[in-house]
Amino acid sequence: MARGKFITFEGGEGAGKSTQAQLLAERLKARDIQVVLTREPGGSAFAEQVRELILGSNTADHGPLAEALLFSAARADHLERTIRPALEAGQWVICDRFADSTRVYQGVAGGLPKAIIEALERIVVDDTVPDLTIVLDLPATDGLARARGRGNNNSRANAGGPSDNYEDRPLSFHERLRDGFLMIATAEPERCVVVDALQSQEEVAAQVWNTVEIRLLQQQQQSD
Ligand code: Z5A
Repeated sequence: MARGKFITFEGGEGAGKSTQAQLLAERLKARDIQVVLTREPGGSAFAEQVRELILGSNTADHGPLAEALLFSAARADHLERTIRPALEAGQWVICDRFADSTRVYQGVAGGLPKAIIEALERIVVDDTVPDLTIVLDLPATDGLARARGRGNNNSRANAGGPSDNYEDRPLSFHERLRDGFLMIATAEPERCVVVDALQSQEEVAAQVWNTVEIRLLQQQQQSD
């Protein structure tokens, strides 16, 4: 059985990651590909509990190291119980945020030294590196406006937490996030593709699909 493909969506607030992850999952399923659509933090019972702790409204103040360790604990369980078994069973995994979010939120924008982020990633992610990472890119002000316009239906509020945990941080924090994701994409072009998230949902979805076809589906057909 061939290993499934691992695709992650990354980007700042309101970039459209959840929307595009869902659309891509539907399109792959229409091709008779078995898909596991998942998210971080979360994606396994324990990781969803950690999500509630991290994003919850009653969580006490803590620094980026504690935060990175919590995201890593959630990720370790998510990988062990959801992602790796699915990939080994030949299913494709689409994940809304993954390790690049730790690099950028806790590292680039949060100030945690790169050596710590890299060490955590080596231990937790090991060789389960995404085959493809779509970085949805848009100016921080546009993303924040979208995230704030989403009202009470957003996933963070559903986790029992505030809708503004990260959204209320200064604009400079969100601009560092954007720069951080773009830096990763520039450093790892074989894994990452940047898509202009200011386009309409349909235009973004078409570009995402085109990328998946060229980078993963055609490559798979050639090796079959
Ligand atoms: N975090 C971290 O710090 N470290 C880590 O390692 C990890 C995560 C894994 C999780 O929040 C938080 O955890 C996150 C980073 C941190 N920080 N924040 N905030 P979450 O899971 O609750 O939410 P999120 O990942 O931040 O989602 P988001 O950025 O707020 O949204 P999105 O998924 O990118 O966008 P969306 O929900 O698909 O769309 C947002 C709105 O825009 C919605 O109304 C859509 O209908 C609309 N939309 C989407 N696409 C378009 C286009 N193309 N045009 C116009 N409108 C659009």
